[in-house]
Amino acid sequence: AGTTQGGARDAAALRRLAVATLEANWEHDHTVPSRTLYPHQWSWDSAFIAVGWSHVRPDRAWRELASLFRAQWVDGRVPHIVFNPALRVGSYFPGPEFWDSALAEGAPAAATSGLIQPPVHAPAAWLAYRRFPSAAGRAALCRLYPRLVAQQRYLATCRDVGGGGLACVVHPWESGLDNSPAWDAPMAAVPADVAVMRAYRRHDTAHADAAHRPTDLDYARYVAIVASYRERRYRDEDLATRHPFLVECPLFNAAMGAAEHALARIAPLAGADPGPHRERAARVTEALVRRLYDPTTGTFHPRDLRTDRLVPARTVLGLAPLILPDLPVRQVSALVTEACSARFGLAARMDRPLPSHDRTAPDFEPLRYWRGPSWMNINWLVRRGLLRHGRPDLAAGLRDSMIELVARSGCHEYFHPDTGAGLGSPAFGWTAALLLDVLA
Ligand code: 9YW
Repeated sequence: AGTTQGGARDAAALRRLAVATLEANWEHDHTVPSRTLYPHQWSWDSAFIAVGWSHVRPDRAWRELASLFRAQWVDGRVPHIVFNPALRVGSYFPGPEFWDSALAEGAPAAATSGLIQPPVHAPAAWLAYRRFPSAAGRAALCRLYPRLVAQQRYLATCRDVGGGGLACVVHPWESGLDNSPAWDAPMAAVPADVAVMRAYRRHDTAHADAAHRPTDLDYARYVAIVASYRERRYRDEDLATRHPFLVECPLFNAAMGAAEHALARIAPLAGADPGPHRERAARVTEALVRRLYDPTTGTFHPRDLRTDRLVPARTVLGLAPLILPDLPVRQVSALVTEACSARFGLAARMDRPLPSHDRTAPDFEPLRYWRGPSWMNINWLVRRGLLRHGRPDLAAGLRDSMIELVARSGCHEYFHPDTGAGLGSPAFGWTAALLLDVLA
């Protein structure tokens, strides 16, 4: 699956490229995000990737999700990384020896991380089933249902540290947008020593340009936050008093609400009552608007639970609540205005998809990971939200710009938000998977 710079490709050729990328990243029961940078199984990647597989190999969509949920902890958390035991030590940092998940009560047999990622799995499973509603698919979906419910229960109980009906993330890695400017303020309060990082060897900078990745200071703090959680064996009871990073993220909570909507659709197939899912979905949307919407900016912001303040940065995370079908009209129209502003550049005809951060902000960095570059998964989520809220014109603009991006640069991990040049891994799982979905 090579990439040709500059040459436009037709839809059939793009589909072949996407399928070849997924095939090359398939590893016995899951798909790696990238053979070089991320050779294990990642949680939210697997959800996006399952949507892609449902277009070409539905059996793999179900195997992908089933293998991830086999590593679910007894408390319901779905780990953000499931390690492949066949890989040599040192193929990823931080690896299994760093996480030491075996020390936690209720951890699975497989080595995993102790963190989670945005719960986008229930909507992904529902989409995969709808795409190909076979008897085998239905059986797989019904087996998944109680596990998806347990995942939501974990978030709504153990992670409602703020007590306001939302789940908090305890590490920037849990947001999926590791070094987003949204985390700068809460991260600044985390004590960290860059010298500590010298004891470790970063693996990412051997495979990607260091200038396109988080900094060593970021990594020192990432490691310090994990150390604090691991020290208490990844227990959540005393997070409020002892943990250095506690944030309610708009994307994470929008995913949690969207998951309840999806579970309400799945429940009847599994012989369960959809009512409680609808009630929980409504409560999440209400809490999101109450706790994370700022009427003066007209967008959603993360809430730092350690200061009980909204983080001022206007990142693409703020647009994610569009995925909620019951988002009130006032917030929908505010988010469409925000998305169509010079900050993000959404339009019915647009050259490039949305960047990950406000283009007009002084700390916008077009090359550095989640601080500016465009990512397919975020654009895919926003596009679904626009379709949901009756904006097919804008959704089409976004779709065309996503296809154009990959047609020019290949299935990269992320892209320069102005030139569209491919950045990070050149053969990235969710880029391929979501391309297949938007081409369908
Ligand atoms: C890392 C695998 C993961 C994604 C995250 C992304 C990155 C891991 O890669 O995190 O080492 O930086 O930020 O969203 O799931 O693709």
